[in-house]
Amino acid sequence: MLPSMMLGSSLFIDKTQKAKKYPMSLVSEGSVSKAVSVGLYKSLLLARRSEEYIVKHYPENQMRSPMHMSMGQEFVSVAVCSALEGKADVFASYRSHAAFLAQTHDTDMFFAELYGRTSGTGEGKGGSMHLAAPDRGHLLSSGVVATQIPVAVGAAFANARLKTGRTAVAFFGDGATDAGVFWESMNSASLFRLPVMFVCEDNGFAVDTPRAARHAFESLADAVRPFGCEVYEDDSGDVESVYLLTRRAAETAHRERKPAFLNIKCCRFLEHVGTGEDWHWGYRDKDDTVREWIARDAVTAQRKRLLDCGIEERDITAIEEEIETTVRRSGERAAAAPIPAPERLFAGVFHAKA
Ligand SMILES: Cc1ncc(C[n+]2csc(CCOP(=O)(O)OP(=O)(O)O)c2C)c(N)n1
Ligand SMILES: [Mg+2]
Repeated sequence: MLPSMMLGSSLFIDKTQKAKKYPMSLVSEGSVSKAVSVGLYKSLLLARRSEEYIVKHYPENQMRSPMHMSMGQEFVSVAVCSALEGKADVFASYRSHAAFLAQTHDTDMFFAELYGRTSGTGEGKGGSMHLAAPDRGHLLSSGVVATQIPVAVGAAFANARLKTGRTAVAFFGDGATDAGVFWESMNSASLFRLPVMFVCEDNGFAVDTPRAARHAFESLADAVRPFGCEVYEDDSGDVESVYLLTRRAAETAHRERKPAFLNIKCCRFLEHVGTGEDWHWGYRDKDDTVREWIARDAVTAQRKRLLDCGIEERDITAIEEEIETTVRRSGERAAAAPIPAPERLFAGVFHAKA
């Protein structure tokens, strides 16, 4: 367990390190309203506090699912789902906590699934890697790297045919771009000019293997460009930057009938799978990671932004208390809920023939 995490995101900040100046996003024009800034903070915090709850309670062994934590990367899916204002059809990887919560805000279904309870998204049989709430716009999460990407392309095809105006969004890691199906999906979507957003949560590693050891090309964005889709890059680590980028990308995708590829640099704070840290593995340098990413954590930065734009400390604290209460209540309700009965074991597992 990481006691520091229980006390909130401010403890991620290494106050001895001066934050480096980072190139801001390529898209710096535009701004967001105060209401959107607050909404983004709430959404970030919901994901962060939910995962802190997992870190705290996982050792009780009531949540039996393997956990691929979003912590540190939440700003990507929070920005994208907020920017699409409920008009996204989300297809996520196994690292789906933040995407699920950003899209549904439903901590009850979320925790029930992690606790393996009947009230969970998959009656408690899917676990952390298979969160899904199709009627809420989170179509699926997949444990098999890259497999959600072609399914998102299929959904985009349906959306285009049915003129729904919705945007299919595939969230995936940089490791998924090592898979052939990523390139096939990119080709089909570009060829058929489909309204799909490929969002690469680029944390630089597939488990412990860095990008440079896997890719023959230097820039993923440059490798994707020849397909003719719109390509966007962001290394700001900032939720509002990615929010503005997504708005522009979605608008262009629908207007020009072209898919969008978003390469968003981010950092996974915890180990690849599990609720602890992994600095002892030695594949990444703790000081560098703290300096480059943890010290400019998006959750902390967004809180500061709210203060800077005149929102009172007590109003922010009230938001935080409300979110903490929501998370705790959902966790407690889930722990007390029933587990599926044996006769439900195969229900929903296989396609029922009509
Ligand atoms: C087809 C397939 N191959 C291998 C694995 C094992 N595996 C799980 S996660 C992972 C790394 C994926 O890295 P990335 O796509 O960058 O996502 P991240 O975990 O960094 O979010 C691998 C190889 C798998 N789940 N599916
Ligand atoms: Mg990765």
